[in-house]
Amino acid sequence: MLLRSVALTLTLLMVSGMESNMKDVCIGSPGIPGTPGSHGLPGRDGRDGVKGDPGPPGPMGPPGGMPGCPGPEGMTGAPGVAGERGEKGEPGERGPPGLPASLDEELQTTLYNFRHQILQVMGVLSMQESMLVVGEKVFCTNGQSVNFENIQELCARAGGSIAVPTSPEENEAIASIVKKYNTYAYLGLMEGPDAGDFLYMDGAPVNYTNWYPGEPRGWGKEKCVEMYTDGQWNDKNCLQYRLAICEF
Ligand SMILES: [Ca+2]
Repeated sequence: MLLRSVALTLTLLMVSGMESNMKDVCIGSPGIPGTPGSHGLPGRDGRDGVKGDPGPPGPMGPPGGMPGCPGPEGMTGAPGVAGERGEKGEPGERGPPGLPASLDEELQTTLYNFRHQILQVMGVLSMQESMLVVGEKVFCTNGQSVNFENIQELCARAGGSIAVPTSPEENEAIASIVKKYNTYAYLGLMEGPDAGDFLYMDGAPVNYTNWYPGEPRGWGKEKCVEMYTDGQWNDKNCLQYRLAICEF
């Protein structure tokens, strides 16, 4: 085949050469074209192309077959309604004895803090002359003047009781409040069933008095007792407005 191609080429060259040479010499008619050559051998395979897109899913298979495995466990549900309360159990055994209070550091610290804070508050209230401390008693007033019954209620609501002196020191302390407010105050004692016989509010007989000379002289008509600004006492009806002094 190669040889034939070469021969054909040479022939064509010779013809064209002759043509160019003959142009000047003579003009002839063109030759008949040769027959086309036969097909060559097929070429080699090219490289693999790029991977194509996945094809569409195939049709669903026939029903049947084995059931699948069970799915994962679901989430925990809401708690149910509480059941009825059971019967009370037997008391447990007594625990081991604790530390004595004096060796309990936590308890001692708490007590120390309480004491400290109470002293701070008492210091402030004393400084403001809002309270008077005499022995174990504390006297104070809210500055209001109301009748005997209202003073009793007022003091009870505050956790105390209407002030009553049981010693010269206590009488002096209450008198200082009366002087400061320059108004009389009712005291916590009343005339008992026997005229002229005065009792504390709990019914106990009085063990200290400081009557103004000539008092008491109401004889059953003046059941309450007021303190004058000089600290002396007078029996009086219970409906006057008098300074409310309480003791705690
Ligand atoms: Ca009187």
